[in-house]
Amino acid sequence: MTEQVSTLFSKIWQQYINVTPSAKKIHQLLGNGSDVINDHVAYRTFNHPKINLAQLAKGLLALGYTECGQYDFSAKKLNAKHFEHTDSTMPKVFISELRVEEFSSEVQQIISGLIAQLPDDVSDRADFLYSGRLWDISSTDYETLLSVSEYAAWLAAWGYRANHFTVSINHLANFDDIKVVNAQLKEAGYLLNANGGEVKGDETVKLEQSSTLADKAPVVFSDKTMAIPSCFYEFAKRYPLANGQLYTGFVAASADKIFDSTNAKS
Ligand code: OOG
Ligand code: NI
Repeated sequence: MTEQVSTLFSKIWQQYINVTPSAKKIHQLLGNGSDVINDHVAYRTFNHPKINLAQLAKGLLALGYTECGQYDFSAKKLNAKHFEHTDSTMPKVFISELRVEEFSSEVQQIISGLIAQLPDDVSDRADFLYSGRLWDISSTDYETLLSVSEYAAWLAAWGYRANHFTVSINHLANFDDIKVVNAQLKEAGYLLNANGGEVKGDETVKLEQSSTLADKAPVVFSDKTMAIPSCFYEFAKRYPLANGQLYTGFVAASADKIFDSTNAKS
């Protein structure tokens, strides 16, 4: 089963680096030739029954993942859960879904129009987690979504793909301190998400995180092609609990700021 999981993540990685060339370079920079352990990836979706969080999760459950934590982001109107594999060397997966009913009827109509383009059994596709955007959307609808939700706009433009991979600092041979990682990245010319501070969280919440600002890549809208933020790379350092095991959860206050790594508006 872990071989299937590894194959799945290598496909997800290929799709991700196609629009996130900085991640491939940073992977080399931090790994310095040796392996980089991926702490987690994250997915975004709408809460419609055809493609909601549970539909994204079902393929993972079949591969040995279990649900391990729940999170609520009221300002961003999101529910989220995280999943862990029985083999703890496999990446964790963070999945969120937008509570579409909390938006205006105009916004709900745009989103229903996207979902209506999908077959009912779309979530049964073997490649669902790396299928990309499965609907057409105009740049004007993208802009309307962007004016109310960065999350909705990003998802409408990019669809089903990991929005980030995450370097496990705990497993790097050459780095241990997240501040040193950040300094190295900035020296190499990468831009970090400084929203809420470059380092989110601390030892007391058992998780420190930082991330790049998403690369930009061209998106083909029905009326024109436009370069918009694609995906980003995250860096995470986990601290041990009283039992000596590393904390495996997420921290909602930090996650709230990590989402902003794909913002198109400053
Ligand atoms: C997920 C943000 C949350 C984390 O590590 O806290 C997250 C997203 O941007 O979709 O991945
Ligand atoms: Ni993350």
